[in-house]
Amino acid sequence: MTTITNDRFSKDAPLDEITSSLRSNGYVIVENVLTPETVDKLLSEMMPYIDATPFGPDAFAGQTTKRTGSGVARSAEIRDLVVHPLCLGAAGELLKSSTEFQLSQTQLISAYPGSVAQKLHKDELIWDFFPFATDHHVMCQFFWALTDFTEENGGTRFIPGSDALDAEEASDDDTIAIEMTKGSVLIFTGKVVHGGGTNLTDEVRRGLILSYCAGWVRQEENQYLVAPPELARTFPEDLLKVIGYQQGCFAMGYAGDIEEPMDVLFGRKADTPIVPSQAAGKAANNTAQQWSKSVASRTVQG
Ligand SMILES: O=C(O)CCC(=O)C(=O)O
Ligand SMILES: [Fe+2]
Repeated sequence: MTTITNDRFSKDAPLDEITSSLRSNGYVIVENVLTPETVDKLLSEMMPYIDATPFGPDAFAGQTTKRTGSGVARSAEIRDLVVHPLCLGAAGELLKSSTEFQLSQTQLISAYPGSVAQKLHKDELIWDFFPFATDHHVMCQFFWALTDFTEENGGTRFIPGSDALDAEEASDDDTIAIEMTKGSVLIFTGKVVHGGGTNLTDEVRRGLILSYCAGWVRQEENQYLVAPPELARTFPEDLLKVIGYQQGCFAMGYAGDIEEPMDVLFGRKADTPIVPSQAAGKAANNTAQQWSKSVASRTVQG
């Protein structure tokens, strides 16, 4: 029998309580973060693209489920959500063993009536099934409810606290369905066993996944094609940094002659020195200091 620590919070709850529940259960729900009007605006921006999206090609993607992407290019509401303080705060905490994190994916999931339950899985598998250390999170996801989520309409099913469980051994009997109101958000890790449920109703269940990953792994959705330079130049710098127009984790993602991507994007001075992020720069300095100390002590002894 699984023990679930409190998994439901109001939007005013302290961030450390939310992230502590996220770490222990593998998921957490924050209720009524967005107003219904904001959700409706987001949906109206995305609806032409949802209409044009084909159903999924296989059982995992869902043959009566649509997955609509390119959210950063297509919706001002999604751009605002990408830099929402709850996303940046919770992802920043969960992914803190890396010096930076970035947006990995925006995917608006529309599960139509008859969508069948997904195979239980861990989302971290996208990185070629690499076995990341159990205490090293590389992924943090935010599933924004754009309609109510109920057990009947296929609310995502989770096995609480299942980080150590092999997804291949997981049983549907151990899952619980997440229920939440439109405007709430389900935050979950890349290590928790879960899967979309079966939609037994005659309504479409819609949710927007915003996924963040460590700065040193590849983004699931190609954000440079979603927002190529001509479009990216119209975005504010805080958004650009999160979508990947910055060096991430020390040397990753530099541009030009080892320059900051943002400087290259805006054609700023060509002689910009290398400026690793403060956090990555500090980590590198610490490593360098330890290394020189160990060399010095070896020299003294030897
Ligand atoms: O649709 C859902 O409820 C979950 C989807 C999911 O887990 C996935 O596509 O990886
Ligand atoms: Fe998943």
